[in-house]
Amino acid sequence: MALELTTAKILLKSASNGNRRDLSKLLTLLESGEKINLPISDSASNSTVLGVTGPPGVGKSTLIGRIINYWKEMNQKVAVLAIDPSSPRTGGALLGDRVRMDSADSGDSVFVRSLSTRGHPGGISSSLMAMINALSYCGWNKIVIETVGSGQNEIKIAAFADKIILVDGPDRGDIIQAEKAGIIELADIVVVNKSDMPASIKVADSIRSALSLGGGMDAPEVVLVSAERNEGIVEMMRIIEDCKTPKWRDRIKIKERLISLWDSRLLSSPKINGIIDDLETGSISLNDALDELAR
Ligand SMILES: Nc1nc2c(ncn2[C@@H]2O[C@H](COP(=O)(O)OP(=O)(O)OP(=O)(O)O)[C@@H](O)[C@H]2O)c(=O)[nH]1
Ligand SMILES: [Mg+2]
Repeated sequence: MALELTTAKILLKSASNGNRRDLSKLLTLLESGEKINLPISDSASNSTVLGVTGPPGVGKSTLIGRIINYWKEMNQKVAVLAIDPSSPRTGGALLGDRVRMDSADSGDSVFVRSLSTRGHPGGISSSLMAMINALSYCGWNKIVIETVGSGQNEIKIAAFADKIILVDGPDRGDIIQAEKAGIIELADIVVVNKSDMPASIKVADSIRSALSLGGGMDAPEVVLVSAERNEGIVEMMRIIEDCKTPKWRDRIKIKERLISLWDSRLLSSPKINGIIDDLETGSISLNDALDELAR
């Protein structure tokens, strides 16, 4: 343990001096649950974390490629953590993501990393927070997190971002599901991608009317873009950068972070299996189980 901590510190120092290979190694350590106490640094609070979430295939990675370019032109350092949702996907899809995003002509100012949610019994949230902090410490001032889906888990991951883009496409209407799951409540902007396909205009209209029916004054703006054709990206970025997250939305995010870390702690407890055994045989009550886990 002590040895590992030292390793993490050495890697951190090297990564903050710009060594990408050591940054990768450091993230691997953190992903595996290693903890690291970051030295206090001004840079740590200077990063913006942008969550990009939405159903499979709507163009999140392509859009992130455009966002990378937008920020690169402003001399920002952009790191992307792309989270692979679940077990059955092959490495091919991950690699595909990486290639698409890397086509944003990476260079020294872009770092892309795919993460698997596999092997994280308590979810990826707790190590994600550590990775975000480490990237921030190392001077990556724009951090993008890509998550797929429209369920509860994605909300939790998205809650680690300062600003959240919810992406939809022309052929899905998954936004309704997203609404049910509460993601739309968290979104700072809803982006309907593939505006080059006529159906996306209808989708954007129906989302707008659903949001206005909801009656929220702070309903997120709905914008149409074509990531592929690079249309509408600058406008989208201006809206994201200028929008102020309402206080109530911040509270939801904080609550989601809390729940997420709570779950994570509970599920990664070494006692969990024994306690489930005891619950199964009826030798303890649920309340006793929780007390035992919390101890
Ligand atoms: N017509 C059109 N196709 C697009 C656009 N943006 C992305 N695509 C295509 O949509 C497909 C999926 O794009 P991705 O960027 O991988 O989508 P994703 O949401 O990251 O996908 P997952 O990570 O698998 O959920 C690819 O074939 C893209 O070329 C667009 O603006 N217009
Ligand atoms: Mg993707």
